[in-house]
Amino acid sequence: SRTTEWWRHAAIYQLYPRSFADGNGDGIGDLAGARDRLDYLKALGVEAIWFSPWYLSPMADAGYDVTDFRQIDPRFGTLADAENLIHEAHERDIRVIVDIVPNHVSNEHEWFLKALGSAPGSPERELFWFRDGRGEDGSLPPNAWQSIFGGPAWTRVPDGQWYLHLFAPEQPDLNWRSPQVRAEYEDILRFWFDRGVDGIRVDSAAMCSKDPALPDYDHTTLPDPHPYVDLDANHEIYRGWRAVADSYPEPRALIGEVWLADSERFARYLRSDELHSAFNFDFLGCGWDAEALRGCIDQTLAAHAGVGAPSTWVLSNHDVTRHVTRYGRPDTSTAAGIRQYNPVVDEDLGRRRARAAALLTMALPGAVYIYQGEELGLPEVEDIPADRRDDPIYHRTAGEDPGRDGCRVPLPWSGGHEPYGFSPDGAERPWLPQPASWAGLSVAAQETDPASMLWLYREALSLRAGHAALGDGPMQWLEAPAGVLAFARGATFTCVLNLSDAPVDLPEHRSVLLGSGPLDGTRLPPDTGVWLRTS
Ligand code: TEU
Ligand code: CA
Repeated sequence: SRTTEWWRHAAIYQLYPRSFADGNGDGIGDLAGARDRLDYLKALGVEAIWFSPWYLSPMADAGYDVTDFRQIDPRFGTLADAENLIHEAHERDIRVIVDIVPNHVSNEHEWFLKALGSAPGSPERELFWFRDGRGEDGSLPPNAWQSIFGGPAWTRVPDGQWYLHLFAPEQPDLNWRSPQVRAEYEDILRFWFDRGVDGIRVDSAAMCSKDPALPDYDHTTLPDPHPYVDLDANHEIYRGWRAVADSYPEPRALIGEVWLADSERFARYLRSDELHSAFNFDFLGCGWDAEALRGCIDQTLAAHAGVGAPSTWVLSNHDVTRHVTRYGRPDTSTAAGIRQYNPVVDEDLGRRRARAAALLTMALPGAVYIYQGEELGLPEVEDIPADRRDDPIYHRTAGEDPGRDGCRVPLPWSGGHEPYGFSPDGAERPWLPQPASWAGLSVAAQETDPASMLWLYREALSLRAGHAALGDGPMQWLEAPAGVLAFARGATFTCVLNLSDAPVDLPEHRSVLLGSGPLDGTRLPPDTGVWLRTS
């Protein structure tokens, strides 16, 4: 059912500005390119757009290293461009979410430059985590914490102190015990809410607070409490942010990127005075397994019901292997690792499953996230040459981890070769290379093909928006054979997904609303999903 609390049901499109569309021909996506494609997003059925960071940044981590949250990076455009884009999205009844990164800033942020130029123990350094090193001459890092991107989580500065960075060295962690940090971020929120932004995506939301003793811990187990994951102090931050959001007459949503395995701990971020919603990444770890998916769904729904928050469903994002590729791997490996090299990919199988999975996520209760290119069925690009790779994860692990470039390749819009309409004619080459095989996956190619992924997404989102029982609300599991998921939404809508390797009989129905692939008479083939109108 549709309410003004749009985050409870919306189809939310993740727009990664760098790779969406290039308006000025420098090979990098930008706001002008995004603006030109708003009608495409409207026709797709998108109800909200989440823009990955568009702020001033040296791009050490693709914009998640922010120099100034109140400026747009010149590669992307200007603040006026952003304001226009927000306005034009609203004219189409599309909400806008911006990405806020509270755990760290860029090492070029004014605060960090000032801290570097100030003495150990100065108030400027108190905004970050500066510490003396260990060992006689302080040449060992203050503790053994490792960066999520590889290597130690500490970097030494010329006067001998070290600073903490859970991600790249270019992303110094902020000290959220500082009132100045808190006040600044609440002000940044107001800055964007005042410009009409409808929601905030909170990056690495569970990691902001640190145990000030910065204790070492055993990396092989998950210590409880952990020195920087899911500290109670985080909740105070989001209570403050919620008060800011609630001070606006129109609803503004706070949406957390909360990576926590424990669904009860996760749900604590969704209490009524904290975040409105958070990404649910559980499907990334389920593989193509009916039991595992059903377990995830039940656990997710129970945890969210406990706090009265809407659930969300995520198949892909800019940090993980695209799900066409994940689902195309041999079954033994689908449940493992979100990112890995795997030459054995059956892309047709992956795409069939991705089609079925799309119908599943769009039929489940709550909001659904669509990462750009998902609607085109783009696969992960696994053969990017080393000298074209950009992700710090690739470089910091010396290629041991392929990193995230493969899911960030610029979108193919039209044409038979690079840049596939991503940039205007005569432009610089795209910032990441596009595969020679992408001609058939372009928007233009799919627009004329009713069997395409794009048509499936358009039809599904249109049906979803028009059906009162979809989006937020209850669901009921229906009896089904092993390997099959079947559930009802309301009195007349049923979704069935066949994850087994044999066709199954469909339940009695009046009509097929939408299938992810062809049916076999009244039977549902393997790797296929269907929406039915029942009695
Ligand atoms: O990601 C947070 C995070 O911990 C992971 O998604 C991580 O980037 C990845 O899985 C490495 O294993 C957020 C952003 O989504 C990501 O793009 C940024 O790089 C990261 O924060 C730092 O800002
Ligand atoms: Ca550009």
